[in-house]
This record gives sequence, C-alpha cells and structure tokens, in this order.
Amino acid sequence: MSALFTPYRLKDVSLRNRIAVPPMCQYSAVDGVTNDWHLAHYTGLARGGAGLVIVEATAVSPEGRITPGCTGLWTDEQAGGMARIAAAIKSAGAVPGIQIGHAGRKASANRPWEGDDHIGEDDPRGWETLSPSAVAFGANLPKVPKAMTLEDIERVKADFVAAARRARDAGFEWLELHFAHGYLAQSFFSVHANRRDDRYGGDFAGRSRFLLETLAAVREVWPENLPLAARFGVIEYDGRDEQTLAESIELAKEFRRGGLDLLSVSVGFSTPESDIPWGPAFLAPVAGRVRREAELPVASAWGIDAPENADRAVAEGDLDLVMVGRAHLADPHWPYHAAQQLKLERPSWVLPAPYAHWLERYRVAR
Ligand code: FNR
Ligand code: 531
Repeated sequence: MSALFTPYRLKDVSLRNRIAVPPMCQYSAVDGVTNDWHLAHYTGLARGGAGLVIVEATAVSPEGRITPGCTGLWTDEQAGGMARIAAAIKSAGAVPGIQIGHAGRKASANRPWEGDDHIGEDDPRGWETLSPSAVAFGANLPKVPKAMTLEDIERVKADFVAAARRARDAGFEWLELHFAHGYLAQSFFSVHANRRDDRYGGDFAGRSRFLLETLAAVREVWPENLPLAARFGVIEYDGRDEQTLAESIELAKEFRRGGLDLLSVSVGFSTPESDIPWGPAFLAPVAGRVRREAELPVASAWGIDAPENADRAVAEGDLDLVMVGRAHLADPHWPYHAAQQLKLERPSWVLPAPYAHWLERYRVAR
C-alpha cells in the first residue's frame, strides 16, 4: 500500500490522499480580483487528484501584495471571485485551501517574468512598503521599507483577521497564514530584517510576537473544526542554521500551543546572502525534525516531485502532507501519474469519478 495515497484527516477535514498543491502566485489578478484564468487553473489542479489545493498568496491589504497582479481578500468583490474558486476545487474532489499574507519589504515588485525587481520609485504602479525596520532586503529588492509603527502593526493584524473571515465565508476549508519567504511575518522573526528595540523585536519572544499575536487573532474567527496552518521558513541557509532551526522549533511549539494545526515547513528567504542546497527533497529531513521535536503535523515542498521520494517522505514519518508545486504546473494530473508509477492497483480512482470510470483499463504510456 502506498503511504502517499493514504487518506488524511485533520480536524473535520478529510483529504483523499497526502498530496497537496502548494500556493503558487499567478500574478494575473487586477486590483486583487481573480478572473477566468484563476478559475481554470485551480479547477484543473483539483481535477488532477490532489487531496488539497491551496490558492496562492492572497494579500490582506493593497500594500501587502507582492506585485500589482496578486490576488487580495480586502474587498467583498475579491471574496466573490474566491468563492467560485473554492466551489470549483471542491467540485473536483479536493479540499479548498487558501494562503493569506502580507509581502512586507518584498512588496511593490514587478511580476517574475517582467523583472522580479522592485517597481521604480517614480513609477505610479508602485507603493510604500512596510517592514519591522527600515532595512531593505537588497539584491533585486533594494527599496527601503517604512518601519512599522505600533498602529501599523495593529492594523495589519486586523487585516489578517478580516481576510480570514472572508476566506471562511467564501467556503475555504483550510487556511494557511503566510509566515514564510521573507515577507512581513518572516521579517518580524528574522534577525536580518528586524532591528526593533521595542516589544516586537530583540530576543526570541520579541521577534515571535507579531506571528503569535496574528495567529491568536485569526484563530478567534477561523472555525475551530477547520484546519489552521501556517507556512514558515525554519531555516535560512545563511551559516546560522542550527541556531535558527532551534528557535524555529521553539516557535513551532508556541504555534501548537496557540492553536495551529499544521506547519508547512519552508525556507526563510530573508536574505540574499544564503546558500540553499537545492536538490531533490532537500528540505524533507528538516521538516521531519520539526515534526518530531515540535510534535506538530507538517507539510513541505521543494523538489519532492519523484513519486518514490514523496511516498518515502510520508512512509518514513518526515511529512504528513507532500506539497508538489512546479511538477503540478507541468502535469496537472501528477497524482494520477504518480499512482501509476507507484503501481497502485487502480490508479484511475485517484481521479474524479467522471474520468476514473473511463480510464479504469487505460494506461497512458510514459
Ligand atoms: C511559488 N511558491 C509560493 N509559495 C508560497 O508560500 N506562496 C505562494 O503564493 C507561492 N507562489 C509561487 C509561485 C510559483 C509560480 C512558484 C513556482 C512557487 C513556492 C511554492 O509553493 C513551492 O514551495 C515551491 O515551488 C517549491 O516546491 P516545488 O515546486 O519544488 O514542488
Ligand atoms: C520562492 C521560490 C524560490 C525559488 C523557486 C520557487 C519559488 N517563491 C516564493 C513565493 C513567490 C514566488 C517565489 C511566495 O511565497 C509568494
């Protein structure tokens, strides 16, 4: 029996298998509103057989968008578009999830295929960015952010809560807080970005405070019976890795005590001065360590696109869920093809019934 195709239950939500599509920005929205592209894209991914499909990083406020093309959840019109997407994902048999976040000092950028750099100072498409301190990321993102006041902090936490309410009302059954990838929340935790000398900076407790308070505020409005997850970069690969990982595991324990149901373990991306050991499934053992030491269910991504590696990560207890990102863009039916490769007895049944019946005896030559 394949571990990857074992159903998974968290709170009142049941996934048909351990495969999740991680959030992947499409940079294709206008004023944060989704369109036919998003509907087609997410429907196709859900139809491919994954248990969970998480909609892309969706900004809690206009200045929290990475690019002008990012989706948002600060208006009811945006929520209406998202409700159609949640329903479409569900109709294809996957659980609809969404990631909400704030891009912090990495906001106000051009789309990846249009430069992936900060929008120029004189360009009217750009906006002022926010971060714990007035320290730029550097490299392709040189813009110096505004250091957030205490009022800014309160407002952004309230924006997270409002977006979580809209996600709930739009029909999403899984919420992921984007606390990773060098965006606002990760910046509060990171010594590379946070130079504050008030209660939101300094020691471990100070640098954790924004994340824990945001979690607590969202937990108040997100239904108790539905999973609340967070994506967090537990390691930076900046030469301080053992120390960062030890702190991250302590934070993961605090997340658990604060009502988090699952941690999506990722990389911090808080500094351009990192040396990431890109390679197949390079983060899975790190995620396994977090899972065991923090005693929290985990998901993780990064190059886990060979079905055998995905299956092993679950079987050996490193991951509860395997996030398969770019491989899903190349092949939206990745789960079906993985089921074939792992020699499941009836791989077709990974797909929704209207497809599965007709493919029962049909094996695509690969
Ligand atoms: C991403 N990634 C990403 N991560 C995230 O937390 N929120 C997001 O919205 C996005 N957006 C995004 C867009 C695109 C086009 C890519 C390729 C990636 C990271 C993604 O979720 C995943 O972690 C990585 O792609 C690594 O997993 P794979 O692709 O190696 O399976
Ligand atoms: C990070 C990434 C780095 C290298 C390869 C793939 C992905 N992501 C982070 C994303 C945006 C796109 C780049 C988010 O978390 C929103």
